[in-house]
Amino acid sequence: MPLTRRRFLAASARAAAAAWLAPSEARRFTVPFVDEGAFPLERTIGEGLGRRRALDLSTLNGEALLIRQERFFIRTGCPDRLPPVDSWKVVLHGLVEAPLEVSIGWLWREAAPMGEHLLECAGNSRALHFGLMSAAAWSGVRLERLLARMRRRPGATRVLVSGFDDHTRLDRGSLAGASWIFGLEELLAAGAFLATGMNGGPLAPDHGHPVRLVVPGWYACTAIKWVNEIVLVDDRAAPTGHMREYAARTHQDPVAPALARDFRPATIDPAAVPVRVEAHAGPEGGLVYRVVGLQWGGPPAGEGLSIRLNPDHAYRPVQEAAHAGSMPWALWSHEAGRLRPGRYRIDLAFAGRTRRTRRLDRGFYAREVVIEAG
Ligand SMILES: Nc1nc2c(c(=O)[nH]1)N[C@H]1C(S)=C(S)[C@@H](COP(=O)(O)O)O[C@H]1N2
Ligand SMILES: [Mo]
Repeated sequence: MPLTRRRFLAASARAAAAAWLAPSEARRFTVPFVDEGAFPLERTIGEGLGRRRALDLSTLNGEALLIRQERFFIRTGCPDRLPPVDSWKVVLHGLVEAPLEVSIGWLWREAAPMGEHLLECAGNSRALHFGLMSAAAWSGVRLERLLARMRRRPGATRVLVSGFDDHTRLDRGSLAGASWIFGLEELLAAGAFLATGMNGGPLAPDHGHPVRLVVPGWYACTAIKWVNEIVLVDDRAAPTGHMREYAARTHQDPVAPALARDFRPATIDPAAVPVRVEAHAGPEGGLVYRVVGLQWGGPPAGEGLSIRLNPDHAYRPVQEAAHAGSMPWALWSHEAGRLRPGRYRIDLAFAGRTRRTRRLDRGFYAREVVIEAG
């Protein structure tokens, strides 16, 4: 392809993306999703284990897909009994020749940019408007570097990562104590790191200050906050209470595996959700509708995302953001044109179906709107 044509195509793709990603002057109104309950968005509620904050996904636009810490979703607030962070240390022990203590000072000195990654709570749901999900640019130290500082004993196949979780106030819906046992190879292959910073600043208390785990591509129940202990264990280790709490939500089969090694990696399959339905003035009067949404969970490359408005309609490809492949999540849009009054259920699917999409397959991220006459 001649360079000029390629440049032209790139420029027009960018212009097209910019046109629908920018908050449009012509937008008349946003059609609300129905039957999702009244969970508050963009507001921090509750204390300690019960603290929650959900992001309003409908506000996402253009390039601004990294979420400031003040807006980043929260599941569990900073424990009120957290020890002083300046003397924080992470203790590594278990099946190793000698235990090791890593000071927070060392982690702060060694911290480097770790890239942009998304966290999604495995308990994200329609009742939370799918707002337990956010992306940020992280900094920290790869776990590989800590593990390389220790001589492992034979049989050390798994890694237990635990965080501080001593709260005065308990929560009916959550167990205290967050820890996850990973296969050593899986953890290293995922590029797991101990994060000390987010979006250029230190972690906020509610996001794990002074140090948390991030396992790119895995559900955030594995992203242990206030990490204080890393233990090398063997294949006989039983799953932790936190793993059992999250077994169903991380698609374990059977739902209660007897051993940690029987847990599947808690990875996020490719997924997509509509975030707003915009009504615009149509060219011949009346209203035309545009659906804007997100896609995330693994590289979308080569597998077009398709949308369907109601089960009796055919799937049609969406218009994707040009740079989707390099981002932890990306916006897409779909021009739905004129719509008859009525109720619409919006479903998404990846056309090629070459990859596992467990949640999309069961309609987990479907949302509904009611289009009124006019
Ligand atoms: N110590 C500790 N770490 C934890 C949890 C917890 O309750 N305690 N919750 C986990 C869950 S279920 C999620 S979804 C993420 C949420 O991270 P965030 O609040 O920074 O968004 O933290 C994880 N790490
Ligand atoms: Mo979670």
